[in-house]
Amino acid sequence: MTDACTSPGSRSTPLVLAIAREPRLRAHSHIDERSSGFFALGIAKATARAVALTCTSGTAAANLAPAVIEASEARVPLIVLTADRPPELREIGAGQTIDQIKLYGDAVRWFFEVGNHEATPERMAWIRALACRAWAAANGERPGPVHLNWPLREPLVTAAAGPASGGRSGGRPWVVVAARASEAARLGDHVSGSARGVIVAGRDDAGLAPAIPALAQAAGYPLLADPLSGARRGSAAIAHYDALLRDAGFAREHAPEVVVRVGDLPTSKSLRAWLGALGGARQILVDPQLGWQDPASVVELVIRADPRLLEPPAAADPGWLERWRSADARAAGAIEETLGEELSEPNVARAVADTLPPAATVFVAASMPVRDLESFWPVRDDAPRVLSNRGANGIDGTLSSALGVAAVAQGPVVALIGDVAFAHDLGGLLAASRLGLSLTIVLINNGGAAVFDYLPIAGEHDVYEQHVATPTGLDFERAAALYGFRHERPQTLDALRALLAQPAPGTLIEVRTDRSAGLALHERVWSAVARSRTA
Ligand SMILES: Cc1ncc(C[n+]2csc(CCOP(=O)(O)OP(=O)(O)O)c2C)c(N)n1
Ligand SMILES: [Mg+2]
Repeated sequence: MTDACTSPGSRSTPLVLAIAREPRLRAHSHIDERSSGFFALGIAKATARAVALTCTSGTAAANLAPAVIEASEARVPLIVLTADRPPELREIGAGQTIDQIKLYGDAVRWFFEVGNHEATPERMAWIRALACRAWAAANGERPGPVHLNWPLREPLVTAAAGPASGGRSGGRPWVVVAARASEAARLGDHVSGSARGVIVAGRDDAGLAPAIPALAQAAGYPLLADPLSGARRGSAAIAHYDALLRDAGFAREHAPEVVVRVGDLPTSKSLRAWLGALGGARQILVDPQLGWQDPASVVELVIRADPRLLEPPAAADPGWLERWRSADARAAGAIEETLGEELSEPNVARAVADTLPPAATVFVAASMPVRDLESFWPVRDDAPRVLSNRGANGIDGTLSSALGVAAVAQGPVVALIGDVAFAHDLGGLLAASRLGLSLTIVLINNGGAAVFDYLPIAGEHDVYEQHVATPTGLDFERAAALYGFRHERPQTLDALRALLAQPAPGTLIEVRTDRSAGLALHERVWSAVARSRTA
C-alpha cells in the first residue's frame, strides 16, 4: 500500500494517527468523505493498488457508499476503515452513532467488525494477520472494497508503539498471500481455423491492454476497442465502430463468426445492440475476474485466462479485416467533413484525443463526454490513458477521482466533464488547493444534461427542463476563482487545441456549446457515415 485518505473527526483519531504517522504511506486529507472515497478510487484506478481510507462514525461512513459501490462494480480494491462507537454506546442516544454493521451490504467483498482489544502480543499478531487478510480480500480474484468497522473506546489518544514494532523483520507483511498463477490459453482451441472474428475490448484498469492490439493483428480480427480499454491502437483497430454499426446494412454485412471479448462491455449502444443480436456468432469472454458482463446472455464460453497470455487463433482471411479498415477510413473522412472546425462537443472529444501529450491521463465523466470519446477517439498508438468511473456510471465524484489520479500520476491529468456532473462534485475541487494537486479541467458547458435530449422524456416539455435537463445557471468562472483555478474560455477549436497541447495545471477550460444543436449534429454524423459506405 502506498496511499491512504483521511477525513476529520474524533472517533477515528487512532486510525487517522496511524495513517498520518506511517512514513511508508502518503496520507491525503479530505473534508468531505464522499470526495475522499472517490479520490481514493481515483488513486486505486491509476495505480491498480488498494488504497485505505478512514472516516469518523455516523453519516460520515454513509458518505463513502457511492465510492464503495463504484469500487465494487468496477472491481477496484479499497480498504474502508470506519470508526464506530463501542457496543455500550450504541442505540442509547450517544451522538453520531448509527448502525454501521454491514453498512455497505453486498457491495463489499468482506466485512469485519474488528472489536476492541488489548495490545497483547497475541492480539497484535492477530491484527496484523487481519490487515493482510483485508488486503488479500480486496485483491482477490474479483478485486473490490473491504470494510473493517472499528469500535473505539476513549481515550482515543494513547502513547503509541512505533509503527514497525512487533512486526516481521524488514517490514515484511505478517502473511503473504501468493497470487494464483495467471493462466494462459490458446484461442485456437476454441475457434475453428481462420474464422471471421472480431475482438471487442472495454474498460480495463488492470493493464491488460498492451497485448490486445497485437493479438487482433495476428488473428486478422478487427479490434473494436473503447478508449477506456487503452487498446485502440495498431493496424487492426477500428475507431468508428459506434457510427458504423448504427447503419443496419453495415451491421448485417459485417456479422462475424466469432466474437472475443476482453474487459468490460463498451458503452456504445450500437455495439451492444449488434453483439446482442448476432445470433450465429460464437461469443467468447476472456474474463479472469469473472466480471460476467453479458446483459444479452449471448456469451457461450468464459475463458478465465489472463488476456496477456492468450495465443491467437489461425489468421482469418485478410480481406475481412481490410473491409472493416476501409469502412473505418471512409467513416473518418465523413466525420471530419461533417464536423469541420466548429467548436462542437464531438470536436472537443477529437481535440482531447489528438492533442494531449502521450504521458497525459484523461479522466472522463459519465454522460456525453464518455460517449463522445468512444465515438470520436481516433486510432492513436501513443494515446494518453483514459480512466472513468464506469462501474456504476455515476456522475458523482468525477472531479474527486480525477484529483486522486493527479495525486499519483506522472504526466498531466485532464478531467473531461459536463456542467451537471461538474456542479455535482464542485466541493471535490477543494482538494486541488488543500493538497497542492495539478489538474486541468475541460468543462463542456451545454446548459444541462444533454444526454437526456436523446430520450423520449425530452418531449415532456412541462417537466423536462426543470426536473431532467436541470441547467445549473452557475457562473463557472466564479467557481474557478473560489477554488483557485484559472479560467479560460476558448472561442475556437484551434484555441482549445493550443490549451490542450501543453495542459496547464490549475486551469478550468470552459467550452460553451449549444445543447439543442447536439442531437442534430450527432444525427448528421451518423447519416454521413452511413452514406460514406455506399459512396
Ligand atoms: C449520481 C448520479 N445521479 C444521476 C445520474 C443520471 N445522469 C446521467 S447523465 C446526467 C447528467 C449529466 O449532465 P452533464 O454532466 O451536463 O453532461 P451532458 O449530458 O450534458 O453531456 C445525469 C443526471 C447519474 N448517472 N449519477
Ligand atoms: Mg451538460
